[in-house]
Amino acid sequence: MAYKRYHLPEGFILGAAASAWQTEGWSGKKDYQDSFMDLWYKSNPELWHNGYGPTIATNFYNRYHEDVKLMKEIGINAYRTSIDWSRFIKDYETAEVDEDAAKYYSDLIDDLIKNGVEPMICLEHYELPAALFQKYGGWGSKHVIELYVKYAEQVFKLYGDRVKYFFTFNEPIVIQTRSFLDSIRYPFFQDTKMAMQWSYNKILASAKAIEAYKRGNYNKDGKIGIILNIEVTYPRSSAQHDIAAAKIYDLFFNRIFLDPCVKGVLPDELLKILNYHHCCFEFTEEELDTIKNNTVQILGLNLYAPARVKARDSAWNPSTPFHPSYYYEKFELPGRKMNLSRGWEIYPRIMYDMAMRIKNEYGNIEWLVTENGMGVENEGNFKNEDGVIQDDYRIEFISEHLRWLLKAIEEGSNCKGYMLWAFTDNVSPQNAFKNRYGLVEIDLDYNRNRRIKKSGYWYKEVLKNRYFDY
Ligand code: BGP
Repeated sequence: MAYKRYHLPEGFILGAAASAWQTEGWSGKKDYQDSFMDLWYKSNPELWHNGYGPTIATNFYNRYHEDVKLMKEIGINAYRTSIDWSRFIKDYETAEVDEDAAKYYSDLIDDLIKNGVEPMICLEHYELPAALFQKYGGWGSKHVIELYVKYAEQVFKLYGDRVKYFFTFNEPIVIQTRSFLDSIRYPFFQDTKMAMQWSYNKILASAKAIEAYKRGNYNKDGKIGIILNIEVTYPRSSAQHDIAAAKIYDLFFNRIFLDPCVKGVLPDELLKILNYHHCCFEFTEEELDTIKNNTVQILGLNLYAPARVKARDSAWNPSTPFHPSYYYEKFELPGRKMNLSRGWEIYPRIMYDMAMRIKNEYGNIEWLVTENGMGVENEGNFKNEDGVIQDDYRIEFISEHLRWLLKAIEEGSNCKGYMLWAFTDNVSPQNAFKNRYGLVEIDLDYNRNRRIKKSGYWYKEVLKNRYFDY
């Protein structure tokens, strides 16, 4: 097979991502410092694969030096993780900082920088303090927004001089979709209006945190943005009804955050539909101004799989509460390559299509792929005699996705980097350690020891050469 050489553009950031709750473990956390994810795990540990959850996770809290060493060995340019709000703050009302946690994050940031790895810090990767969920209903409450901004300011004050990339939220839509729309995750209740209020309140919270960041002038090179999980949407056919269905899907799952965060305006079509179904969120004109005046300075997109959408073939059951799927059905395109463990279609072209859309419809804002990756079950079966996982499928996956991204950059996309999910294997909701995503294996049988996979060595070569052949 003839290979082609793909060069990374000058200054392109090739890195890896993770989050606090999926890696740190509970070491150092005080009893009251549960996050929403901890609460969920405590409520239903049996729903998590083999009972693995955030308890130990990868024990990153105690072993991050080891991981940073591996990052240096592989040579990644940047590492994205989050600060666990529930750990970092001692008193959620006053935003008094927990000194131990503050020192831990400070040391981690220093260690990354010392080893040539740019830290990228997200303020909420579902680590809303459990107490704020229990007492105020979490993101449904405007008071929680104020507490979040106070927390964010503490983070900026302590680390803003050293951290150049901040993100207000990771995938802010996910809890609403899974918990309140589809009701398949804790706390398992269906409430479409609440889902919409949470989404709106997070949009507002993000804008307010951006406002606070700009006010503080923490770092002349600093930037703040948001990380959205975009489901690049393709209609079944070019028939009007399929196109309309795909547009509505895109509206409810992509534009709902993209438009206000990047353009500063909520889509009119969305408000119309929500009003028609009596589930629009509460908002004020003043809040809309805050959203308008505080759009993101950089955008993070998590891109995994396409959404294939068609008009409904079956009738809507009128006795069910309104759900956006009133307007569409999802389907699988036969014959496509699938990531079977996740049930996701592998369609690397999403990188190109989304990149061009950002260029053409969103003012060509500077952006990063903040997640893309392949979760695979039973990787232990692919070890060579030295015990190194031979994950050629991951190398292929990354190469194909990068290739499409580089093509878009050649055509003018303002994409500045690619962060693989994930640096090490880690826990994730329900999936726990089942699907492994890392460049580095976490060995559950051997004390969570770390070992670089074949893909990690491959990534190292790409980082050294600044090109790859595929
Ligand atoms: C993204 C999340 C990550 C991570 C990843 C993989 O949506 O931001 O936190 O979990 O998905 O998902 P999963 O592990 O469920 O396959």
